[in-house]
Amino acid sequence: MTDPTETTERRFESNPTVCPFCGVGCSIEYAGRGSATGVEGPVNDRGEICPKGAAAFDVVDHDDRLTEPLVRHNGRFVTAPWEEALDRVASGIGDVVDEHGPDAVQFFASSNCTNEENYVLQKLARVLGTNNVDNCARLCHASTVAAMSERFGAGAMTNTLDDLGEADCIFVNGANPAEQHPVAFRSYVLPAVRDGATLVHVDPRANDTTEAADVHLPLRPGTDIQLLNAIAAVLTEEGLVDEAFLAERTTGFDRLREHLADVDVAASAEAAGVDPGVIREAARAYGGADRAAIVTGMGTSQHRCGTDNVHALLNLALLTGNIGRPGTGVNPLRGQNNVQGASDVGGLPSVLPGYEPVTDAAARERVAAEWGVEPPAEPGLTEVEATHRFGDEVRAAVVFGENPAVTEPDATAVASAFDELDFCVVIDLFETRTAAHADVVLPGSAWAEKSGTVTNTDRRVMRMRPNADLPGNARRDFEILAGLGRRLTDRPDAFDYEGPEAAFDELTRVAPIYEGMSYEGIGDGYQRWPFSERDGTGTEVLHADTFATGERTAPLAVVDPVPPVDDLDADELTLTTGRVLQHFNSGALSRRSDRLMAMRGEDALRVHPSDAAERGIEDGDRVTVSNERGSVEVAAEVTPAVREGVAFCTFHYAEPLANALTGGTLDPAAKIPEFKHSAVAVEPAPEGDATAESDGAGAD
Ligand SMILES: Nc1nc2c(c(=O)[nH]1)N[C@H]1C(S)=C(S)[C@@H](COP(=O)(O)OP(=O)(O)OC[C@H]3O[C@@H](n4cnc5c(=O)[nH]c(N)nc54)[C@H](O)[C@@H]3O)O[C@H]1N2
Ligand SMILES: Nc1nc2c(c(=O)[nH]1)N[C@H]1C(S)=C(S)[C@@H](COP(=O)(O)OP(=O)(O)OC[C@H]3O[C@@H](n4cnc5c(=O)[nH]c(N)nc54)[C@H](O)[C@@H]3O)O[C@H]1N2
Ligand code: SF4
Ligand SMILES: [Mo]
Repeated sequence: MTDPTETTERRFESNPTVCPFCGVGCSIEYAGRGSATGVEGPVNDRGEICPKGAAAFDVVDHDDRLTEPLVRHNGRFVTAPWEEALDRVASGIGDVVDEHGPDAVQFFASSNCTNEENYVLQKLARVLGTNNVDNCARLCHASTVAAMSERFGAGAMTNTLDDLGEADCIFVNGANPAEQHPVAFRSYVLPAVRDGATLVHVDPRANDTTEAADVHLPLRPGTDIQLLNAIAAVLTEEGLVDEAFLAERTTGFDRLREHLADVDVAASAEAAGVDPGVIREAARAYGGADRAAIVTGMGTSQHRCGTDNVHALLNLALLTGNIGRPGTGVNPLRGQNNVQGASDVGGLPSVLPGYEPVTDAAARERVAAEWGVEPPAEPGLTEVEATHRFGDEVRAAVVFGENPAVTEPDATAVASAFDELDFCVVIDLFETRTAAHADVVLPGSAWAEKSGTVTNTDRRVMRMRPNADLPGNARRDFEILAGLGRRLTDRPDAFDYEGPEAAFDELTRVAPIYEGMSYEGIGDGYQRWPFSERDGTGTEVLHADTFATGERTAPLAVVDPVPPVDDLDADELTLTTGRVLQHFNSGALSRRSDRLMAMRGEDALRVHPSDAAERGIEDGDRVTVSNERGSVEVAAEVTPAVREGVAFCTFHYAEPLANALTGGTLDPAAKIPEFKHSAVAVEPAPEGDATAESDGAGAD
C-alpha cells in the first residue's frame, strides 16, 4: 500500500474518451495544462464541445478528491486501509442480509458511470437476491420510458440526433436543449432551423432555446396535458391528421376523436395560460410539416402526471404519422453521459439487462445460464420509494455515484432518512452530503481514469479510455464493484473479471439489444442498439415497419388533465426547477471548476417583475422561499423571462438547497417525483440573516 502522506505527481495522457456531463456524448481528451478539448467523434464530428466539456478536466485533479477510504469511528470519519474499509462493508451489508434478508438492501446505480460498472452493480444486487436497484433515470425520464414502452415498446429516442437536422418542424416540450444539450442543439437543431424548420418551444420560461424559436408557448407549469390536448384537438378539427397512418399504424382513433371533440381549445388555452391563437399556430406548424420531430425533457417528465404528459405528447406523433421515418419521432434527450446505458444494462428494479422484465421466467433463466444464479422474480423498489422506507423495511444502502441527499425531492427528509439505516456505503469522488450520512466512503475513479463504454442519448455505445492515473489510493469503480461482488455474495467466481471488456462481453450475451457488439467493433466509433451484425452500426429509426412491441399498430390514448399536487394560496408562487448551461445536476463536478464558477457563481430565484413588485423585492435582493417542507434563502433575479406567478431556480447548489422545497409525491405509473410544481411563499429575507439556513452539512 502507498503511504497516504506521500505526494506523487499524477500522470496524464491524451486518449479520446466521452465527456462526463450530458447525454449527447461528445468526444474529448486531455489537452495538457490541466484542460480537456473536443476531438472529432461520432456525435461531435468537428470536435465541437460546450463550456462544460471544456472544463471537464478541472475536477480530475481537484484538491477535494477523495483519495483514501473513510470509515466511521465513534461518529467521525477516519481514513482507513482498503482491506479494513471493505471488511466493514462486508460485515455491514452481511449483517443486514442475515437479519432482514437481501430485500432490506437498496442499490443506487450511477448514470455518471459506465455500462460495465452498472452491469456489475446490478448483478451484485441480483446475485445477492434482490431487485432493489435503481438509478437516477427514475428522477429523470422514468415517465417518458413508461409511456413510450407501453405504446411503442421502447423508451429511448425513436430517431437519431442527425435526424433532427432533417426535420421541418421541431416541437420542443419541456426541454431547453440550447443549455442542456448544447452540441446537439448547435450542431443538429439550429442547422435545421436555419434551413427553414419551425421551432416550437413549450416552456413556462424564456431561455436560450426560446431565442431560436418561432413559436413560444409559455404555459403554466403542470398544464402540459391541457395544452397538448388542445393541440391534438386542432389537428383533428383542421384535418391535419394523417388518415392513412392512423388506419394502418394506430388503434383507438375513434375514441380519441370523440374525446378531443369535447376539448374546448379556448378553455384549455386559458387553463394553460397561453394564447389560443398561438396553440393553433403550433398545431399547424407541427401538423403541416412533412417531417416533424418531438424533443422532450424534464418539463414534461418530472411531474406527478409525467407519464400522462408523455402519453398526450405521443398522441401528436401518432395522429400526424410522425413516427418511423427519418426526421420525425419522439426524442427524449437523455441526461447524463450514461443514463441511457445505466438503464439498458439493468440498473432498474423491474427489468434485467436489455429491459427483459424480472417477471419473465425465460429471461431470468437466460441470465441464470450466464451468472449461475437466478435473479429474483419480484420487482424491487424504486429510488424514492426506497428512501421513504429507510429504517423501515430498507436497512442498508449501497450508493454508487449518486447524491440523493441533494437531488431527491424533500431532500432534507431524505438526508435524515439515511441516518435511519443500519449501514450505508457511498462510492464517490467527493465527500457529498449523502456521504456525510454513510458508515464507509470509498474513493472511486473519475471519468478520465476509467475505461469502459457509455451509451448516449441516441443509443450509441461508445468507448471511454483513460486520460489519467488515479489520485492517491482511489480505485477504479469497476474494480471496487467487482471486489464487492466477490466479498458480498457466495458466488465470487461470478465477479472474477479480467477487466471491463470481459463484463461488456458478458453483457452482450445477456442483453439482446447489445447482442453482437464488441469493443473491437465499436473502436473509435460506435455501435447503436438495437444492434445486429447485419446492419452495420445499428438501427437508426425505430418503429419503421412494426413497433418495438412487435405490433404493426400503436394505441392512441385518451388523456385527461391531472390537477397539481400542491394547491396554491393566493399569495403563493409556483416554484419550478431546472438547469443552466454552466452547471450540472448536484454541482459536484461543475462547482469545482473555477472557469464554470466564473461564468455563473451562484443560484438565483427568477421571479417576474410584477410578482417582485407586489412583494417589495428588487433585483439582487435576498429572498426567503418557503413552504411546509422547508425554507431557503437565495438572491432574486427579477426578469420577465419567467411567467407571472412562477418562480424558477436550479438544483445545482447544496446551498441554497432547492430540493428542501420539492415534495415526494410520485407519478403512479413511473414513480417519478414532482420536481416542477411546488407552492412556495417568496418574501424579502430578514436583514443580516444571510447564512441562517445553512445546516452545516458540508459543501456538497
Ligand atoms: N447544463 C446542463 N446540462 C445538463 C444537465 C445540467 O444539470 N446542466 N443535466 C443533464 C440531465 S441529468 C438532464 S435529465 C437533462 C435535462 O434537460 P432539460 O429537460 O432541458 O432540463 P430542465 O432544465 O430540468 O427542464 C427543461 C425545461 O422545462 C421547463 N419547465 C418547467 N416546468 C415545466 C412544465 O410544467 N411544463 C413544461 N412544458 N416545461 C416546464 C423549465 O423551465 C426548463 O427550461 O439535462 C442534462 N444536461
Ligand atoms: N429540484 C430538482 N431536482 C432534480 C432535478 C430537477 O430538475 N429539479 N433533476 C433530477 C435529475 S433529471 C437527475 S438525473 C438527478 C441527478 O442526481 P444525481 O445523480 O444524484 O446527481 P449528479 O450530480 O449527476 O451525480 C451524483 C454524484 O455522482 C458522482 N460522480 C460523478 N462521476 C462519478 C464517477 O465516475 N464515479 C463515481 N464513483 N462517482 C461519480 C458525483 O461526485 C456526485 O456526487 O437529479 C434530479 N433532481
Ligand atoms: S454537449 Fe454535453 S457531451 Fe457535449 S461537451 Fe457539452 S456537456 Fe459534454
Ligand atoms: Mo437527469
